[in-house]
Amino acid sequence: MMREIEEVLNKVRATSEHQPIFLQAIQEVFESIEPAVSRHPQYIKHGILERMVEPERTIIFRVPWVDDQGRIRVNRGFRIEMNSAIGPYKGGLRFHPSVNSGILKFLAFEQTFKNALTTLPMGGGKGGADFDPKGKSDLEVMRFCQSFMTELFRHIGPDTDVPAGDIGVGGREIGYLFGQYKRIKNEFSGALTGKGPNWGGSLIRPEATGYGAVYFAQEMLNGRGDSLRGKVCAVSGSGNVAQYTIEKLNHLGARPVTLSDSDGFIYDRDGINPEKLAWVIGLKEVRRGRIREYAEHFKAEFFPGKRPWGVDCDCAFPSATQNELGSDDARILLRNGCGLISEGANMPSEPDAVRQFIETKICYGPGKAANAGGVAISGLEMSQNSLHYSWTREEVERRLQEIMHSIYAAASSTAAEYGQPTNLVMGANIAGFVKVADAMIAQGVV
Ligand code: NDP
Ligand code: 2IT
Repeated sequence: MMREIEEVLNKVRATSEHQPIFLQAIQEVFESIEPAVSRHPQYIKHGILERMVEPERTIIFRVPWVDDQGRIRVNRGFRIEMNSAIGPYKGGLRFHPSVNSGILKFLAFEQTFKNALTTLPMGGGKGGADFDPKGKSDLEVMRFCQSFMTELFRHIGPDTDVPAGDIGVGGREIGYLFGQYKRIKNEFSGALTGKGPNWGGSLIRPEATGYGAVYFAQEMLNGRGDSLRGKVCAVSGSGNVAQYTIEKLNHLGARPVTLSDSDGFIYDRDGINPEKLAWVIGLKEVRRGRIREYAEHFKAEFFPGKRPWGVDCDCAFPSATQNELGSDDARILLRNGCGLISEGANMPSEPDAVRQFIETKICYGPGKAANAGGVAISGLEMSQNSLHYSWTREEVERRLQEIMHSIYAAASSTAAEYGQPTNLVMGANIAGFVKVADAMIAQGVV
């Protein structure tokens, strides 16, 4: 490793001692961009790496709210404004008890490169709270969202910072957050994406991340003269990304066979067909139940406390959370003949799993390329909002496909340029990095 890169990593090690996940994300990117940094000395000269690991601004705030029993509760809210070199800060909000600065800094760091790959002008950001929406009533969630926005509103705006959803933040939460933003600002503007289609949202935004991860898989397979037709697919998670991954897999003739949540996974050998998926969407988005109920309802198998990586599959779509696919999982997937991983989640594979996928040269689409469809359609929602206009489903889906194609093309041609044509980790990281780094150089020391 170059001395200059090692020095930046050492500084992060010393200052982010309690944020191992942030270090993991930086390490993965910096190791893979080394050939570009050594080929182009201007990045070191301009201090780009040191600047990229330091958020432009970090906002941490108290979120007090009142539960249904009349008790006062307090959570911690965050917004990490990571990098605005190529556009306003853009990235989701996560509501999950595990949320802390380290997790959000890793997500904001990844987001910066992902957004650069989308071809659209968006900087990187991420936020959220250590609030657990599980078991909360709609009114509790609403009060929480209103309190959260009562502080966040002063930091965001359609040309400043534009949050959206992530784990624990879907259409319901974006609605409550937007309502409060509009009321405080007395302004109907696109300061959030993921809105409902009849109040400023883009069609296809709910579907975009999952659809995009499947389109990315299709691009990788097409590159090798193969297709998704007939492929058995393991999917983890059962939230927004997993649901629309399953929908698009069905459209393209593949057979998705698993879903999971933090309690375990279900295995349905016959395939999770569109009727079963409709039931899952009702379970998760309306009744807010657990995936184990699928096994009871459809007579499928449920494996408590387990992840789906041990089932026989051709393709895997990790779509739940970070580090959900470890070294042993990767070994089992490869042994069972799995030849494609397309990451719907952010950094779901641990470093040693990534190493195995790269070394065996299977089709491996890292999250910041494969799941960029969601934020890409958020970018299109921003455009539609500023035009005071909306595009049709067909138009948006066509653009999504084009964007996923460009991301694949950029990642694979950059990987080839650096002599490792199948290494899309290297290709995506370098392509995203160069775009942000060149913009930072052009804008001076800021
Ligand atoms: P949802 O909240 O809709 O669903 C999350 C799913 O993952 C649930 O099934 C949840 O299970 C499971 N999950 C969450 N945390 C854990 C955990 N610690 N262990 C096991 N299972 C867990 O979120 P999304 O579908 O939106 O997000 C899923 C992933 O995709 C995340 O990594 C997110 O960052 C990423 N992503 C999302 C985008 C979007 O547009 N929404 C865009 C790009 C990436 P349970 O209910 O038990 O918690
Ligand atoms: O990780 C992600 O890309 C998201 N959660 C979506 C961000 C967005 O602004 O749509």
